Amino acid sequence: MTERAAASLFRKRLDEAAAATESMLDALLSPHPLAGEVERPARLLEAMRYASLGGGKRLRPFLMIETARLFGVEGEGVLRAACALEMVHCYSLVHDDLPAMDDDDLRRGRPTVHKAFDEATAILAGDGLLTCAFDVLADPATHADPAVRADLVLGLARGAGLGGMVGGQALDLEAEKKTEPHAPPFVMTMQAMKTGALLLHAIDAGARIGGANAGQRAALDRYGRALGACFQVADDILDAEGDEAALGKRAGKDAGRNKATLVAALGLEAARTRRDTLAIEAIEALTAGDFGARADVLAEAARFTAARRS
Ligand code: GRG
Repeated sequence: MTERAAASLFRKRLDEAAAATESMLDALLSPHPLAGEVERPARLLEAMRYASLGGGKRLRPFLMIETARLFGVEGEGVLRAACALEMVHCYSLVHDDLPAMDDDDLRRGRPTVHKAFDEATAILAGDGLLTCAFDVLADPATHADPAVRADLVLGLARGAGLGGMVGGQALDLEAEKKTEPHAPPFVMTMQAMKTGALLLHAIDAGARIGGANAGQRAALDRYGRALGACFQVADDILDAEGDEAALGKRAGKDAGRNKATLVAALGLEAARTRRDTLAIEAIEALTAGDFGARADVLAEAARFTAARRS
């Protein structure tokens, strides 16, 4: 496949994954209580829907869906697991935007949840999405095999929790209070946790659902780690370049706050070189995994991650 054809297939598949994610999230966040629930309070549900519907690139669901597709697996199960991951991602954005954290007014081109509702509702909407994600994964509709469901729960918990995203966010906030410059290895570790861990889960879970063998999982693990690191350094660069209209959120907020970014730690040019090298590393990992042309869309996702403007 030519690079141009791969780019157009990538765009088509990303749009399809986004549409499927949107309609599954809509169904999962319905007003009807499930077995064991009493009722679903309307305002809280509205905030959870506001936080998760109608926006976002849906890159994480796309990555999980496409990784499972490498092994010929598609359908409702992987889509549910992808939505569970997107719920955790959306919760993290809601909490990250709170005044106690990044204090942002704009997200995905709209007022943040605590601005559109109120702070307490935003905290609870995040909590509700996080809990709902594990409900979705534990449900037999996600996978017939309880061992696969347990692996998915464990993988998401490890990626999202103390040693993953939440831990990375804590390191990021602590780093902001320091006055000395941040060493590149610290920034890379923090970013692998804060952002990389959930992106890696997308790939790992797709491989698990797809039934990848050990060699294939190792190659996809390398792809996922390089892609996650590439995504975050690209984010650092986009913030420094500061195109708020394209980003749909405040830009230029890292500079002057001693934020632990790779632009601050390495300089803009070196950060750009690292971003592009990581995209190449991700693509090489797919080549080593011997997936052939089936992996073209994932290779294109790495190019997109490095070149993205939002
Ligand atoms: C609050 C527990 C907790 C964690 C927050 C995700 C996160 C950790 C912070 C968000 C801050 C941020 C902008 C991080 C950079 C990477 C990132 C997650 C960007 C947003 O992801 P995209 O670009 O967003 O995939 P969309 O809107 O497309 O889904």
